[in-house]
Amino acid sequence: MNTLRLIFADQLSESVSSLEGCNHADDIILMCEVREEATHVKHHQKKIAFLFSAMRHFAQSLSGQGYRVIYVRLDDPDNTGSFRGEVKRCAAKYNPAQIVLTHPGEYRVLQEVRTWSSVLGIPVEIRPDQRFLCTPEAFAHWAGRRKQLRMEYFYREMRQQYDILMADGAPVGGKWNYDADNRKPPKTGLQIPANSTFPPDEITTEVMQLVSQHFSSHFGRLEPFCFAVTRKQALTVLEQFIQQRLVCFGDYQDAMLEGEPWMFHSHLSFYLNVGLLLPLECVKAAEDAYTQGKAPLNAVEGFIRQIIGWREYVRGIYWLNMPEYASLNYFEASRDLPDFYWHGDTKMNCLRQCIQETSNNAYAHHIQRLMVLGNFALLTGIDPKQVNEWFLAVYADAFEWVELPNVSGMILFADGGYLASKPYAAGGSYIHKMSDYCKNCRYQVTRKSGPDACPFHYLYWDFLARNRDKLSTNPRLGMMYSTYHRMNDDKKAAIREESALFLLSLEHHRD
Ligand code: FAD
Ligand code: DLZ
Ligand code: SF4
Repeated sequence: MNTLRLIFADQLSESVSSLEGCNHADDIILMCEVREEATHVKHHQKKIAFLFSAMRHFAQSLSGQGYRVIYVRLDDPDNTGSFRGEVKRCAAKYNPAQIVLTHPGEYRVLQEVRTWSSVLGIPVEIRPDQRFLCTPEAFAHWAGRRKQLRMEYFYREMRQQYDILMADGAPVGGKWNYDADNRKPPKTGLQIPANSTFPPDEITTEVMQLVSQHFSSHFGRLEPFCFAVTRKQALTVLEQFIQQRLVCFGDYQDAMLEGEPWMFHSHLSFYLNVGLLLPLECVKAAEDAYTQGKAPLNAVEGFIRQIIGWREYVRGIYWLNMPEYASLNYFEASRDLPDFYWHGDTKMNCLRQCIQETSNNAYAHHIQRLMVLGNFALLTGIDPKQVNEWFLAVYADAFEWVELPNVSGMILFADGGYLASKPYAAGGSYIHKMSDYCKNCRYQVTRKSGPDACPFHYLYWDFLARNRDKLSTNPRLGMMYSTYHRMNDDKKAAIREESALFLLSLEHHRD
């Protein structure tokens, strides 16, 4: 009895559950590059090249180990362009008794897969994705009937469950969270290590040609391409992060500098999300660095919290709340995404820098996504669907399970506070404190009103004023509302008028 085993682009781990019990002689492993996946949102060119190259390298490695791999290239003349078409074609040729796959990372794909047993008349087994540390069922149990969830409590349970940074049942160092020691502004003369780069090999070069032939109208620069595309290379990125960047990861986690897209971040999300790295091995490597005295606790705890905390937490929220989560819109935001998100041509230097870096690298670090690109979308009331589409398309680490909760929950507060206790809204002073963007901006961050005033300033207050019915009872915003209420009427009117003018200029593409 032979089995057709399907592996998606984000399942490139030899330990993936769909390979368990594979009979090398009879079973067929199917991997396919399909147009529908590259275009349902127009993914960044570099992202498509990364995924196709990593898929081809993974397929080659499986073949080398004796697996029977059917790899369908995008330009195969018989390629039907969709998962369903390719599974159907393969099933017709090899007549499998069953289809086995690991739970997909996107609800949309899961819904599609669920139709296959009836459409194809072949049993389909969907196995759990064991590469995550918290199953959707365990998360649902933890979440219970709570109306609001808090990552911090979830994270503490994960630390205990996996015995990470624990000593005699208590958190190492006496505290669960060392964020108070993090978030330093960038200082001048900061020595940032070069990021790990891997020149394209033959496979990647071929894929890049394919991408430029088929997807040149998509957002972003294809070259230079320097991502890791094999597990061995991804392990090198991990090792170099642990040796060179982890030590400053905590201190400068929130810092942004012009011309420094990579800072002290790990750049591991690409590899974690496609399965070239596994979360626990990254966490253990960081914990070992702490035990050996190579990195401080604030850095190590901060990094570990992102992986066993935030990463697992957002995934839990996604699977617990789909498909409803995708259409939440607490503030009823409806403004169109400004065009400059696609070309970076705006006078606001912070946005320009973050968009250009996103275009160059298919990467921006967390604070750029949250406090610049996301903050602007929140303050100006952009339609969550359009914001989600942008974030899903432009980042090489973006898959819906992780992108959607970060965008709708974390930045847009579209779930009304289910994921986060307050919106991450901020004015220009925050960006000024944490970056050097303001010095090269046409606007002046210290100006609060007038044509040179930083738009983030009045947009912030206008956002609070517009949404006071929904936010003013939030205890974490009490101080800001008190400040707003103390403003005199002229000041409030000026904020309202300048914001209205700015928002109008967005519609007319004159930001
Ligand atoms: P580091 O700063 O080095 O962090 C280490 C690891 O922690 C990351 O590799 C990642 O796996 C994990 N992590 C950190 N923060 C988060 C988080 N909030 N949610 C989930 N995992 C986290 N991350 C994605 O992987 N894919 C996305 O599509 C994505 N979209 C985002 C959209 C917005 C609006 C925001 C605010 C955040 C988003 N994130 C996303 C989370 C985070 O920004 C990225 O994981 C991080 O920037 C990746 O870079 P890094 O590997 O250098 O991360
Ligand atoms: C994002 C993406 C792209 C661009 N292309 C493919 C592809 O050709 N083949 C594939 O298996 N997966 C691709 N993906 C990822 C899917 O869109 C989707 O995110 C995953 O299958 C998770 O459900
Ligand atoms: Fe951004 Fe305002 Fe600073 Fe300009 S002045 S870079 S718009 S925060």
